[in-house]
Amino acid sequence: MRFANGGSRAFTIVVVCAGCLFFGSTIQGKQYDGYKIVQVTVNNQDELSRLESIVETIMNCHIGVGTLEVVVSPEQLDALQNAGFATVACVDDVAPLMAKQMVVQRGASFHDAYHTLAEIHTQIQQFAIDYPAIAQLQSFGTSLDDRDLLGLRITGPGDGSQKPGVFFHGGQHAREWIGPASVLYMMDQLLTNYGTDPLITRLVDEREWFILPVMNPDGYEFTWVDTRLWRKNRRNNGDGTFGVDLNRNWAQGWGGEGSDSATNSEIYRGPSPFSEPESAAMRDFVWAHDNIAAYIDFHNYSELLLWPWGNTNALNPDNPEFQFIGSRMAERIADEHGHQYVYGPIYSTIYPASGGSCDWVYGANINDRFIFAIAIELRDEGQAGFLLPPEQIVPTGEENLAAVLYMAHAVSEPLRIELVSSIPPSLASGETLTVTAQVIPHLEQVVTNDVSFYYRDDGGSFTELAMSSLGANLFSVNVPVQDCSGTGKLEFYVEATGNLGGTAGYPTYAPLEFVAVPIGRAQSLLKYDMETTAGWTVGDVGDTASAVGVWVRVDPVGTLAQPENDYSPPPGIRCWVTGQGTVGGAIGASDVDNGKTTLFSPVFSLPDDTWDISYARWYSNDQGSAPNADQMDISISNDGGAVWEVVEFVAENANAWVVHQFKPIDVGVPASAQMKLRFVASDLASGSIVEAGIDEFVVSKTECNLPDGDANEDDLVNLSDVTTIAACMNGPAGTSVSSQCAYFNFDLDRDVDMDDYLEFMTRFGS
Ligand code: 0X9
Ligand code: ZN
Repeated sequence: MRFANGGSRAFTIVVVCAGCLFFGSTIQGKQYDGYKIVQVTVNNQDELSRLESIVETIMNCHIGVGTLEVVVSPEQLDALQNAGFATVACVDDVAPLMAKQMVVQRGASFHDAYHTLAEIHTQIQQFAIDYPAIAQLQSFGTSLDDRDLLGLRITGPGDGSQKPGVFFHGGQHAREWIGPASVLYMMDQLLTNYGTDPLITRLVDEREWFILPVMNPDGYEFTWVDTRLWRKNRRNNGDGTFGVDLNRNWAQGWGGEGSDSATNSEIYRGPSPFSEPESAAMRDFVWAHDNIAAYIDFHNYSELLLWPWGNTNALNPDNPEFQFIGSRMAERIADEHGHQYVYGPIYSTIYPASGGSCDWVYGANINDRFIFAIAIELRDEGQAGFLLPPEQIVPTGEENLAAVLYMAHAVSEPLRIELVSSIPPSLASGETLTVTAQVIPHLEQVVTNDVSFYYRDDGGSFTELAMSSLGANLFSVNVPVQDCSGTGKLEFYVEATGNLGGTAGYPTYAPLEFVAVPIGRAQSLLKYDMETTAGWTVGDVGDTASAVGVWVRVDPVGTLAQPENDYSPPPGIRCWVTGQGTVGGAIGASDVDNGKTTLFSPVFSLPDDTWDISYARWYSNDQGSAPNADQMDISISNDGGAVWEVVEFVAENANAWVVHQFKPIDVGVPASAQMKLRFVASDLASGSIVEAGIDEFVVSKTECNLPDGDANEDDLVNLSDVTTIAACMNGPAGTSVSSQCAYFNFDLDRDVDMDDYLEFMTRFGS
């Protein structure tokens, strides 16, 4: 279900090719009919020279000995093969992918197609007309060929220059069309959801946004009318070559590693820093707006989140702050459609690149301010590269909007709050929950008496409790867990005030969001710990995976990709895994290969739609030569296996057991007497290592259960419960009630005391 909106599953182009960025010479004004992308391995300098003499475009960032990806015409492919090079097909026909990008689907939604520069400008102007209260046209400057760098300024009421500024743009590189398309999508979302979506409303009101879809309009136009894969701007270098790489033309580290002084290079840095009107205009804009606190330069492709520096392997002095916000942005991205953007400094995460935009925006120390400046490489990971199908515009925009909103929030947080105590999956009425939070100074200092805990159990207004300081910025509170007959949930958030009066919350956007924990006692209907076969079966029509990788129920032998232990607590040792390795065996020796393998649960009966199904799953697909190209499909049926509905597509490489819990009705499957689950692990991408595991399958629910004195749950309140209540009364007064003692906390306060004892005796006496 997570990928229903055109995510990685909707995409079916062969995925044997690792992501890399197009470099090398561009094919001028060419038709690409019959062109293919193939992999070729060159073993030495001599073979490399021969390859270069045959093909015109090598796509890799760093051209050298090894496996390279090349764009070839049918004739060049013949020539390659005649010269003795072995080739592996990546993209069989480049032309339809390109053609698909050029189709403007009239009538469909605006964001389901790529658009020309003129169409983009018309849309921006329309936004300014439609949302005059919060949006105005903003010119960021003029290009070499006199085109407007046109975007919007967006903010709610009040003096925008007094609010933290957030500036992002796409289109610094001409052929990277998903940048402008996603930026336009995000612009649209900020405008259309203002006034209805509370987070967007708050961030539009409290930030001044500057959004520029196309930073290099001359180059962008050229990719539509002449050369689809043009990267640079359109500077006439005066020697027969055209174009400066704008992302090598900024002053910070200009001229260093990963840039070129040769005018025909794709990474030609220009004659001097800011020699180009497009980069110079951006410089002037940033200098003129001294409220700017955050900046993103959107590129593609590779799915990366990158921060300074690009010209040196040294970490920038603010690396911890980049790591803090960057890692959380990547989490927000993954939460949308499961795409895991890799993050880190430019130099070590992608490659050395000097004179790039975010290095300057961060490093020039403009107006003596810290600016959180990053580059994001959007989808995909190289399957279609620059020729990303237009169906991926909306999901790419969605996942990046989540990251942009988080960034806009995080750069000016006064404090940050994290929970250091773990929150149990459910609570019993009458127990006491202890919550400990750490308050981390950011723009303000922590004050020791200004952290509050807000909670409710009835969906009404929140009750405030002061949290007490434990020292070291730790704060704690004991919360009495009340009645489960209200919403059946304890809902809470934490709020802290800093030394300058700013506030911060947990969870991040509190009080717009809060934590919800079910109250009641877990009842379980069915449990398979996989210590026995118990009716589970392996094999389905069409299963083709080689025998060594087929589902098997064992005490697993760990590899880099497979668990060493099952999930169930001891004495459990067994679980289902895809192929059992041998101690010290190679990681790829018994993974899934050559197709799929299927595991079925037995048929079971579900009385109604209130029950939860949960299972522990293991999935690894980030090892091997084609990482992250496969997934595990988990489905459910309520007619014994005739019709299946997707529960989840698992692509997450947690390198750990992950428990997934869901209600069948939430994936569209009502309860029946014929429930069944199916787990399909497959290896469709050659070279990819796939290992999956399943353990601890449970059908359960949390039921409201008020304190009733029945500590041993034998449905009788009698002498056998008495010894427990005595122990429960020994704790310190007024602080905490354990889940075991919650059976006796009849008055739902923070203590099992004499009042509760008398109540117990009343019930016991009857
Ligand atoms: O090489 C680049 O400019 C970027 N990659 S791309 O394939 N889109 O061209 C990486 C840019 C990293 N950021 C900076 N150097 N600022
Ligand atoms: Zn780029």
